[in-house]
Amino acid sequence: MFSASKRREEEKQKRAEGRLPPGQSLTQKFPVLHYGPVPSVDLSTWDLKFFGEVESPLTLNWEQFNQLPRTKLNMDLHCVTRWSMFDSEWEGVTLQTILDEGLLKIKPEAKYVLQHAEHGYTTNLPLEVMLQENFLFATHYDGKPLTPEHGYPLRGVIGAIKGQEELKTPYLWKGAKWIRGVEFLTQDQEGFWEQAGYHNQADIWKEQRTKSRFF
Ligand SMILES: Nc1nc2c(c(=O)[nH]1)N[C@H]1C(S)=C(S)[C@@H](COP(=O)(O)O)O[C@H]1N2
Ligand SMILES: [Mo]
Repeated sequence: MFSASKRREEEKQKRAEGRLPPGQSLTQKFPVLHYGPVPSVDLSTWDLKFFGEVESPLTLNWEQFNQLPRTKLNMDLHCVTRWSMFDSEWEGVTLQTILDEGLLKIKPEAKYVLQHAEHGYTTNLPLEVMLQENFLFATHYDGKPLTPEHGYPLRGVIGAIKGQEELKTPYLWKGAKWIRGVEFLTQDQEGFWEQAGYHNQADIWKEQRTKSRFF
């Protein structure tokens, strides 16, 4: 079969399974999408900082991060630019694991989280969404370490898990590639694309792409 008709066939199948959100189309590739340059990262100086509304700030270096218990996830990713990638395999650490390990205590008044990446990219999510099992601090995609353009060495990633429709699922920009900081907040603070007019909740099923339908 020609690959174009194979793509349409797979797309039809995902739609029939109820896994294709409105306005999306299936991609067989893993597109690269970001604003600005790909940072080059030195693992010997890399760290990940948890700060803001926490009992005490936490800094993990690369070695410490890699000693945390790991989680593997199969997710469907949905980009606001309308591509959807199905059944992608991710591996990393959940925020819940970091809490369960007793490394971090979030203050009860913290309700929102801002992810900070290299070169100033930010994106925000409610804390309850960050604690869902479909948000991962990911080191691996498809069994291999992330490539530089997909977020090496660590990125936030959030997508849909088949059969777990109760999980809130936003578009993929809500996961920061090259993540370096996780800030806990009492008040919501919009990130890079949210300030540029993209929708704050960004629910893929409600097609919340932008704040204004004229955008
Ligand atoms: N640091 C950073 N993370 C980012 C972005 C960015 O511009 N900078 N773009 C977001 C957007 S819009 C998408 S769709 C995904 C794309 O991830 P990918 O390039 O691995 O497909 O990264 C998200 N994370
Ligand atoms: Mo995106």
